[in-house]
Amino acid sequence: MSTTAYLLLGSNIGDRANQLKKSIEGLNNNHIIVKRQSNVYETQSWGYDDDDYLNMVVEVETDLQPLDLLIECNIVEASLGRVRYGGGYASRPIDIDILYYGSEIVDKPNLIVPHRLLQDRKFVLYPLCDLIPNFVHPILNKTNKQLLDICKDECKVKLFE
Ligand code: PH2
Ligand code: MG
Ligand code: MG
Repeated sequence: MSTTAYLLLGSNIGDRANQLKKSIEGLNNNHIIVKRQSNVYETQSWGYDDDDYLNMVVEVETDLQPLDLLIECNIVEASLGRVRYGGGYASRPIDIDILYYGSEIVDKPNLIVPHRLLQDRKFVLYPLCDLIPNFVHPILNKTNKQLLDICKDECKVKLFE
């Protein structure tokens, strides 16, 4: 049994574009197949003042359960030099977040899916709408396009290149 999941990739230090590319290569393994990629966006740092990010969303097919998928994401982050300091936001070579796991709702201490801030962030909604504008958020019962239309986020998001 496999599930289609959507992952947000974000990078704001080092060679951002290369780290996105490397993380996609790292995600592709026996249990995760990267099927489609959104455009890449250059985005103003959301929630704290820092260097701009590159963000994108990838669609993956996986037979891993959500917590195992999260572990794989964390392994790829670590392989690209991500170090976690705990508390607050910090610059990172790569961050990989699970946005959706099919239409499943996960509420565990270390994993909440759909991502709990997805609707508040244009840097997530723009790339998500490249791939699945009509997908309905299983808790908010709105499509990604509708969520983008009502999103009040004022951080800048522009196409990269
Ligand atoms: N990730 C954060 C906090 N702020 N801002 C942008 N533009 N892009 C991100 O990926 C991002 C952020 C925490 O993970
Ligand atoms: Mg994140
Ligand atoms: Mg994260």
